Amino acid sequence: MTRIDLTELLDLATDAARRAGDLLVETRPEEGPTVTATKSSPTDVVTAMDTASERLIVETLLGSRPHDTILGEEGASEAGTSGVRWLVDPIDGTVNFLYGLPEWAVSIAAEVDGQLAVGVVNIAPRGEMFVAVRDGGAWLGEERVHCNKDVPLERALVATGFGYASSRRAHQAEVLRSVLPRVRDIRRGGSCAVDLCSVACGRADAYYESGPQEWDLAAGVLIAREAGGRVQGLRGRPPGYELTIAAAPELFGPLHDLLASAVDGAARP
Ligand code: LIP
Repeated sequence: MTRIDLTELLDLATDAARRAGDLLVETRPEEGPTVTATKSSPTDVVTAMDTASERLIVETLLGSRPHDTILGEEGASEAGTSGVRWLVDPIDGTVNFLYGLPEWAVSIAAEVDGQLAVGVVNIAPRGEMFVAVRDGGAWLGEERVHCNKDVPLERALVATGFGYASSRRAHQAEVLRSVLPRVRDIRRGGSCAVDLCSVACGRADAYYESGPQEWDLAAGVLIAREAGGRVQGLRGRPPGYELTIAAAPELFGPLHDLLASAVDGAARP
């Protein structure tokens, strides 16, 4: 077991997320950022600022901890030896960032020996910094946050998201057809990191989505868990690409079962 000071990791992640958020807010061109590449589909874009943000985060992390491992959405890949692995999304909600919508965040998580230990989500356009340390609770600034409790499925406000590939969207639309009549309403904000923080602080009762990668999810998963949420995939599997569900424990079960039967009944993506 690697001995690591989690407060040191949290401070470093917070510093890196703050610097990246400041860079993005202060230097986003008024006419919109330049799209430099596309990934899984023509609408899955990378802007020059995703790359600049990731570079700044990696420099900040490795400047203090040169022997750590880093995996970043825009290609950062450093193999370290310290037992600490960073998962970096330099802009989660890139399409919102492109359009000037204030629903995007810088997301940084650290795993120690494969276990999530620290998560930071800086929703820079709103000036909100969510943080969590394993077993230390979830926080929005100085305020401890908690998931909403005792919300029945039919009164749950449920956040979700859609992927970039057309086949995945068709599958997600079929699943949504089963979910929508059974809940209070659906929200599609455009950033899973922000959605998971919304569950953590009670702005949404639950979140589910298939498709996001570990750099999108890691920090928000820890924040939602530390706020009292249960965050898992289907049938006890870990949260991830197949499906992530987050909700207070008493809501998780009914939502999970609804999603499991909806996913089974829908055409494969
Ligand atoms: C986004 C996710 C969001 C999902 C989007 C996209 P990106 O990540 O956070 O939940 O619905 O399609 O994957 O691409 O902005 O980092």
